[in-house]
Amino acid sequence: MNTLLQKLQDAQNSQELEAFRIEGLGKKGIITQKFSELKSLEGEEKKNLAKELNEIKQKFEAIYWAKKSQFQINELKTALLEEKIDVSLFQSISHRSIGHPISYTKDRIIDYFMHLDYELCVGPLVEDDFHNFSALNLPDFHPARDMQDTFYFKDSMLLRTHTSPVQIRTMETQTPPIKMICPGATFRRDYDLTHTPMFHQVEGLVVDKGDKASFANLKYTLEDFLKYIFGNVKIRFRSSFFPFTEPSAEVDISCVFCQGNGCRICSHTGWLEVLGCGVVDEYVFEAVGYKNVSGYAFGMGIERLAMLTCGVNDLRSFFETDLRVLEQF
Ligand code: 2NM
Repeated sequence: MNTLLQKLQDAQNSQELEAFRIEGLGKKGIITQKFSELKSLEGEEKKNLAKELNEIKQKFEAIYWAKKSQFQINELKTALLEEKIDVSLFQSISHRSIGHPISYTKDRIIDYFMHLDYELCVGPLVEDDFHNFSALNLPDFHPARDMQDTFYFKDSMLLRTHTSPVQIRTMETQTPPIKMICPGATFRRDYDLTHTPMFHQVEGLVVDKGDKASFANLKYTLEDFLKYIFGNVKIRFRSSFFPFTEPSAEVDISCVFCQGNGCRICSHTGWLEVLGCGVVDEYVFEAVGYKNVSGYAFGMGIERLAMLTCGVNDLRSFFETDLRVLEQF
């Protein structure tokens, strides 16, 4: 018993403690064996030995559990120290990436327009009906307002479906000349291979007094911008329609995957749509109380640009928060 007690007291770690447990308290252990000797005894003798054994057992168990919990705490501490990640540690170049393709693309877009002295503006994600729809010439009956397309809260509040309300708010609080861009998250009730309920846009707006801001200015700016983002691509403006601009255009670049020869990604047209734009409709200026001004605006989806520039073919990989995805860029 004394050597067993010594062993228990000497145990320095979980393994030595476990060795003691098996030798002393296990099924075939010394203490268990002593208990079985009780069978052959009777009367006072049996009673005394049983009492003695129980006391020994209790004493051993008390020391055993005290040591066991102490070892467990120490081992956890050691494991935590050994396995900790130092996030400030220098990473070798091969493991660094451009970051998330969405933020990377957004930052490149911002860079371009900041160099042209555009102001960077942000606004609320939860918007009211006026700033998201009415002021943009989207009247009550317009299909874009449908419950199917828009996330509504009570009292006609909603998650903004585009970043245009930021431009309405900017016009309400500033006077021309204005040059601004507004990057940010936008929301629509859509979820399939090419749509996620949350996505990102950058929109831009230029307003000047009189008729100084022209479609020609818009066209030059966007052509230069697209060359900055995509390099040497062909660019075409296609006549289109938006409720808040007139005239309106959609802008295509020659397909970056097949150089305009036609492939699956450009649906064999040789062209990829990347932007919408136009001359701001007089109705919008009326809604914000502007008179005798001219302006142009444009908008783009960041996910789409990121897919084209970073070679991502599945939209969902942007939102899966998988480090292995980010490491590829
Ligand atoms: C687009 C395309 C064309 C646009 C217009 C305005 C505003 F507020 F000035 F009227 N904001 N954004 C606009 C115009 C957005 O995105 C495809």
